Amino acid sequence: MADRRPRVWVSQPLFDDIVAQLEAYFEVVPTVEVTAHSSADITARLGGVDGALVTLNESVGAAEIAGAAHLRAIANVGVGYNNLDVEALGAAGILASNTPDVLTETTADLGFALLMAAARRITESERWLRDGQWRQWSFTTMLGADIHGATLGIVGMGRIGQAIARRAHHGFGMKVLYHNRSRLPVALEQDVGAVYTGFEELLARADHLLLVLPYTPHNHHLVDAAALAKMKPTATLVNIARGGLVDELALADALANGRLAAAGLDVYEGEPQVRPELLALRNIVLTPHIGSASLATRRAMVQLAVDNLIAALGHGPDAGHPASAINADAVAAAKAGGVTVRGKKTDLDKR
Ligand code: 8YV
Repeated sequence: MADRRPRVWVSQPLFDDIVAQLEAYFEVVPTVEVTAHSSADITARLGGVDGALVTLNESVGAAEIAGAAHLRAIANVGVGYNNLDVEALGAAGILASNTPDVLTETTADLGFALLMAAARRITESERWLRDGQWRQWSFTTMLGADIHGATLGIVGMGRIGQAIARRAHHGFGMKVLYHNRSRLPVALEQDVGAVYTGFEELLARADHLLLVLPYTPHNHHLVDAAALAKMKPTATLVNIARGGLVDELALADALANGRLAAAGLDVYEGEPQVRPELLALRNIVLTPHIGSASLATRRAMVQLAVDNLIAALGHGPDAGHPASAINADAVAAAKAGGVTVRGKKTDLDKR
């Protein structure tokens, strides 16, 4: 291939001063306005670049990389990467990365904020006050559920789940139960103050249930009508992970019919659309996917993604080894095997 400056696509406007660091190594193809990229658009963009910085709004799978002859790296600005077909990327020798750790505490804060707002009816109370209804006050107005001393169930005990458990146990004196694919080491369980239980038991015992697990096709609608029926009618459900984990219609039905007391959602199945059935409810707190949205954390996420992209494309202090690669093994295997890349057999090291 003739010598040319590698090109990278940045799929959304992020923080210009951080993204500018890419210019030291690459020709940057920016996106100057927030854009809902179609699959065809993403395919066209990826077709002309060596790397890309993408957000959760851009899905990248086999179709989008089919014509991307030079693409070697995708840096996702987000810890969850269900927008990426990691298998297809790995098989094509494209190194994918995400942004863990830097958003852990901020996202845990939001989880707790949603829990407290939902259980203590904060947004509902505010709406009631603003609507001039305070004159109707009685001693039993806006009774909610306690957080302190209650039993918190956490589904998904990764970094964010653990950060929530610490807040709950050490800060609020809660009894913390958790369910996870695998049990944590005992020392870590003790540190975060959490006790492992089966999923069914967690549903039945939790006064408040928080979902913090990665979304995969296998756990689609993990919380469906049957799961909701096992929860206490006084319980709160909070989802800060991915919308697909919850059957939203079943949730709306349970909330509308007194089978669940309250809910807090930061994520939805059809983002940025929110179902009218959810919008119509008074006992649900709805935020627009702001889990990681503090200024410091969003900047840290973009910085990590930029560093990942520079390293994945073979530059900078970590050249070849981005700090948070997702599919390094698959890419190495693909390189060793001389992968079939986007239709033609290629030696990746020579690209
Ligand atoms: C998003 C998130 O990245 O990191 C994740 O997985 O869900 C969030 O931090 C952020 O909302 C930008 O889309």
